[in-house]
Amino acid sequence: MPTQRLILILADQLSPELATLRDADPERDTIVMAEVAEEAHYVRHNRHKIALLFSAMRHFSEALERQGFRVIYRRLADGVATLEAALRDALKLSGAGEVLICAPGEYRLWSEMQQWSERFGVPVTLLEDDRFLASHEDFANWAQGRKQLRMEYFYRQMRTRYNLLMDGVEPCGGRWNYDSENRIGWRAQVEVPERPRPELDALTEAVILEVMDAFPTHPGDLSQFAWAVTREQAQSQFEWFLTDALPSFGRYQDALAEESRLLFHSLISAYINCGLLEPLAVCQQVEAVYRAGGCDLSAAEGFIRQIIGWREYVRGIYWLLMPDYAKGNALATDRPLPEFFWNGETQMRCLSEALRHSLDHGYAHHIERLMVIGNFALLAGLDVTAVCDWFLGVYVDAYEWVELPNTLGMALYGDGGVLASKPYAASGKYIQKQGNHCRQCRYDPKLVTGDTACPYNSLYWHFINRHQAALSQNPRMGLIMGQWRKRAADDRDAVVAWGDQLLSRIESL
Ligand code: FAD
Ligand code: DLZ
Ligand code: SF4
Repeated sequence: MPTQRLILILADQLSPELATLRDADPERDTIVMAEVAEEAHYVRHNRHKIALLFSAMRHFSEALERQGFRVIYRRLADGVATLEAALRDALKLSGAGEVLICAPGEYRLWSEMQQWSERFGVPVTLLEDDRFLASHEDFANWAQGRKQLRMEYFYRQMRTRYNLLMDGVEPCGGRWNYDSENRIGWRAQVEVPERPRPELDALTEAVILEVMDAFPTHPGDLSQFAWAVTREQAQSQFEWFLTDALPSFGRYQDALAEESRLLFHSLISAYINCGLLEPLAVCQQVEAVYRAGGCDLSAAEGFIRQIIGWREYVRGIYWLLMPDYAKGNALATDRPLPEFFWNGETQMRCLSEALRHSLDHGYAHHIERLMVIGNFALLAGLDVTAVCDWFLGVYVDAYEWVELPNTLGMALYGDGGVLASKPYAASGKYIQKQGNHCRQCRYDPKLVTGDTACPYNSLYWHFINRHQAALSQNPRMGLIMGQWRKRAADDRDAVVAWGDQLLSRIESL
C-alpha cells in the first residue's frame, strides 16, 4: 500500500490546479488547512484580509470534501498557534508518513519549512508553485548577465511566450507599450459605474463576527466587507470589470478621484494572489474582449502588462534577491511612521483619503499606493521596514513576494535602483495634475513654503537636496538636480528650512 500523505494548503493557495492537488488521491491523501494566530499576527493584518482568507479557506475546504477528500481543518478558535503545530497534530491524528506542500510565497515561511522534515521525522516535499507564469529558473535565466533588470524587456518576452496581444511575432498595433496613453488626470470626465457587491452567505457572516472578536485592534471596517470568497464570485466580479470598467481602465489608470476610490480598477489582485483567479486566464479574457471590439488596445495592453509584466517581474526579483533584498535601505531612512498612518488623520487631503480607504477597506489603487502614500513616505524619509510592514499588513492582496519589491524597491528606492531606474518622487503638482483632491484640501499645491503650502512641495525639494550625493550619478535625475542647483542659495535655504520645519512637526501636517 502506498504511504499515506498529508497535503498542507495555505490560505493563498486556494486553486484546484495547485501542484499538490493535481494528482492528489482521496484514498491516499488527507488535506490539512489551518487558521493560525501566527500568520494573522506577524504584521498587523487588516481584518478584511483575515476575513477574506478564512472565509475563502472554509469554502475551499468544503469543495474538497465534496470531492471526497478528508480535510483536517483547524479554525482560529481551536487555538492552534502555528502552521507547524497544525501539521504536527495532523501527522499524529492521521498516521501519515509523508507531507506535500506547494512552496509558499514568502521567504519567511519557506525557510521555516526547510527544517520541517527533520523536525517531523517524515519527508516534507515542497513542489514548485507553477500558478505563476515565470518559474524562478526562468527569471534567473532572463536576469543572468543583464546589467539592468528592467521590467519592459521581461514583459516583452512574456508577451511572446504566452502569445498575448501578438500578431504573429509582432505586438498588436505595432507597439509593445501604450503607457503614455494611460496617464490622463481625473476631471470627472465620465461616470464611474457602480460595482456589484458579492452576496455574503452565512459562512462569511460567521467569519466576519469571529474576526471582529479575535482582532479588536487591527484595522478594517468589516461592516463594509464586499470581497468575493469563492471562485464563482471572483469570476463574476471580474466579468463585471470586463464589460463595465475595462473600456475606461487604461485611460484613467493613473487618475486620483475625490468621488471614487475604485475608479475603473479591477480589484482582482487579492483573488489572483490567493488562488481564486488564474493570471493567464484573466489576461486571455481581456484579450478576447479587445479582439471582439469591447475595449481599445491601450486598455487591454495596460491591463495585461500589469499581470504578466509587473506581477511576474516583482516576484522574480523577490526570489532572485531574497533574503538580502529585505535589508535594503539605500537612502538610510529611519523616521518613525506618523500616527496618521494608523488613523488617516492628516490635513493633507490626498493622503488622508488614501490612508483611510486603505485602513477601512484594505484597498487602494496603484497610484494611491505609489504616488500618494509611498511618495509621502519617500519624501519624508520614513523608516523603510516600518513602511513595508505597514503595506504588508494593510492591504487585502499583500504577501511579501509582491509587497516588498513594490514598497521597498518601487516606492522607497530602498534597493538603490534595482527595480526603478529613478525614485518615484513627486511634488504636489503631480497629484494635482492626476486628480481633484487638491480642491478639497487645506493646502495649496502651487505654494512651496508658508503655512498653506502643500507639504509635498517643500518635502520634494528637501528630498532632492538631502540625497544629492546618492542621486547625482543617476542620468534620469540630471535635469531636476540641475534645476535645483541653479536656484539662488537663499531660495534653496528657505525651502530646505521649511521642509525641516514640517518634518519636525510631522504629526501635525
Ligand atoms: P488593477 O489596477 O486593476 O491592475 C490589474 C492587476 O495587475 C492587479 O490586480 C495586479 O494583480 C496586477 N498589478 C498591477 N500593478 C502591479 C504591481 N506593481 N505589482 C504586482 N502586480 C501588479 N499588489 C499586490 O498584489 N499586493 C501588494 O501587496 C501590493 N503592494 C503594493 C505596494 C506598493 C507601495 C505599490 C506601489 C504597489 C503595490 N501593489 C501590490 C501593486 C498594485 O498597486 C496592486 O496590485 C493593485 O493596486 C491592485 O488593485 P487592482 O486589482 O484593482 O489592480
Ligand atoms: C496571510 C495569512 C493569514 C492572515 N492567515 C493565514 C492562516 O491562518 N493560515 C494560512 O495557511 N495562511 C494564512 N495566511 C497566508 C500565509 O501567511 C501565506 O501563505 C504566506 O505568507 C506565504 O505566502
Ligand atoms: Fe495633496 Fe498637496 Fe493637493 Fe493637499 S494640496 S491634496 S496635500 S497634493
